[in-house]
Amino acid sequence: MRSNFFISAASAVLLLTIGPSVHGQGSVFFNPSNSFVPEGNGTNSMTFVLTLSQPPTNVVTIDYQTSATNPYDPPSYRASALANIDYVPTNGTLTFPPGSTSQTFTVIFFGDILKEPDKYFWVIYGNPAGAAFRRLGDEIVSGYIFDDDPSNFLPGFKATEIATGLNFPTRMEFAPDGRLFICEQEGNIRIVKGGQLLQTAFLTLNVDTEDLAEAGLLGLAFDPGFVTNQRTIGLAALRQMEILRAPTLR
Ligand SMILES: [Ca+2]
Repeated sequence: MRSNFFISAASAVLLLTIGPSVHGQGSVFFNPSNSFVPEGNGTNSMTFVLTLSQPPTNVVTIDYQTSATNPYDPPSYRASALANIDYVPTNGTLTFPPGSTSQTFTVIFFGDILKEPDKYFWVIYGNPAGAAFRRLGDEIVSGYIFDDDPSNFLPGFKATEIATGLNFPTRMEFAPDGRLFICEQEGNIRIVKGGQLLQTAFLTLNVDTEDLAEAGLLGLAFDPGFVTNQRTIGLAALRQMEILRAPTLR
């Protein structure tokens, strides 16, 4: 905070300049909280709380938005909760009147009855205005949706892990020769052969995965003559729901 004095014959006026301090060390920091909720069933909402370290003397505003990516991680590292499938993408501005240190907003999310891994997405805060903020690098929090469904295997069935390290697998198909072909949403077709996930992708398609909702590599099919010609066809949906037919693969 810096101040300027203007002195005239009639009066003395103190002007407080609101904004980054001279030394880049503001006096206010904001403390966002993660949100943890059980998944439940149907449509639910989760609340995020943002707290200021001290009551502001002016109106303070801070923007927020949900995000599938985290600016501190590579773009390929995506949140496991999917926008518009697991939660409703949300953004807005929190307004703190003078004296207010806490504001909230909610995000709608969707539960189901399937046994599945827990999911999360990020919330990014930015553009703080109205006070001299001290940035501590804690502008990002997570919304955790904990699966609360019991195992729903039919009698006689059990779960067995066959591969790890896959990046957003979307579809898997057994080839007639016994190999398991797995689609990764960002365009890789991976193969499990002899119980082992081959490290090199069978093929990488250049697909549009900007929002990863209903985009990317979503399926594959084998040529009816696969046993003799080994041809495989990969299918990917683009954001505009166009269908990309990949070149004939071997
Ligand atoms: Ca579930």
